[in-house]
Amino acid sequence: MSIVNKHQGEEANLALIYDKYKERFTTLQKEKGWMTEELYKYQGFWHQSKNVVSVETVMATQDTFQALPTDIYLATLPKSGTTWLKALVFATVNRNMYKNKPLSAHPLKTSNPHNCLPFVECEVLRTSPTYPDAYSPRLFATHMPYTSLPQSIIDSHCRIIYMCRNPKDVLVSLFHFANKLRGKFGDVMTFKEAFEMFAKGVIPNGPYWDHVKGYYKISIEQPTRIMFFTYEDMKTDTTNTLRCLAKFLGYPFTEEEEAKGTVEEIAKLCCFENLSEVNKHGTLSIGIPNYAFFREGKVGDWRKHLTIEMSQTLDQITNEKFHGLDLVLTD
Ligand code: PAP
Repeated sequence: MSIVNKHQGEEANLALIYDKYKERFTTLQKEKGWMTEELYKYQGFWHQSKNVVSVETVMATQDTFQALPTDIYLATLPKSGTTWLKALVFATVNRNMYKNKPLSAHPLKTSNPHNCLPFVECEVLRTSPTYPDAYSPRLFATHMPYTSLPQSIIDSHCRIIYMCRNPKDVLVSLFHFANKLRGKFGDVMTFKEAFEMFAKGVIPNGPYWDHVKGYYKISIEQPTRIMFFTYEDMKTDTTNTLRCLAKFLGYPFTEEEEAKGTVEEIAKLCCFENLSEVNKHGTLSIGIPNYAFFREGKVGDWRKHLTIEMSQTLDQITNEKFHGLDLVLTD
């Protein structure tokens, strides 16, 4: 069965959900947004509105979503490598489904990873759920902070993997992404403006540091339930990081697969060059062009954007916020 879905009617359902929840969030503290007009502070974190991943879809998800113990969740802050992680996990967990087919038949050769593995926040917009009954494991991504996850995800003890990226590259990536999508409600942002908002913690699903810290702490307390790793780990050693990830998720690579080079094949299928080539054209159902999710795909691109002072300011905030944690982010 193909789990690569196209969903109809999302926009109409989003309008209904907005109407249902607007009284709860329009009175919350708000700030100017990056890709949407406004950001609202809900449960200590900034959320977009009128978007598929938004304060209203988070509220609706908290109210209605039912997790299963076999579910797998990929948690990230926007621009931390979500699209790449979706591709890697989709290809790893479903590898037997496609192993006897030509590579050209693999969904990642024709579809954006966002169409292969949905955000859990979007389930409330579906007229029918992404996964049929008894489908297992259901793979979902989320940008929600740990403390805002629906209680059923916490109670189900399902596995969660968290990919973190160094804050400076997240800032640069978000800056470029936002400017590609702005236009409807504002002029392009200057990098100085973006830096100031980021440093204040005002980014979608941020503050950056609180989001990272929330998942990191739980991964230390409950290492069999939450695996924490970085974009930089994945970039430096994709195959070994993928091996650890597959093992954690309960899909370890067998000796036969190792001998056949399956790990390397998946890493190659999901590498920046391949995914960006497949996603040169077309748009997601929500209208974002596929190419917008692929820019440089590098570690340390921030060096071309941040002044020494900006870099020092972010280092200082990171040191303060992560004080006492054994968490060192390479940049
Ligand atoms: P999202 O949260 O909106 O889905 P996300 O996928 O997390 O975005 O972030 C996009 C970043 O991941 C881009 O980084 P950049 O702006 O610094 O270049 C994008 O290039 C990078 N990216 C996407 N696919 C890959 C990949 N296969 N390998 C490495 N980096 C990737």
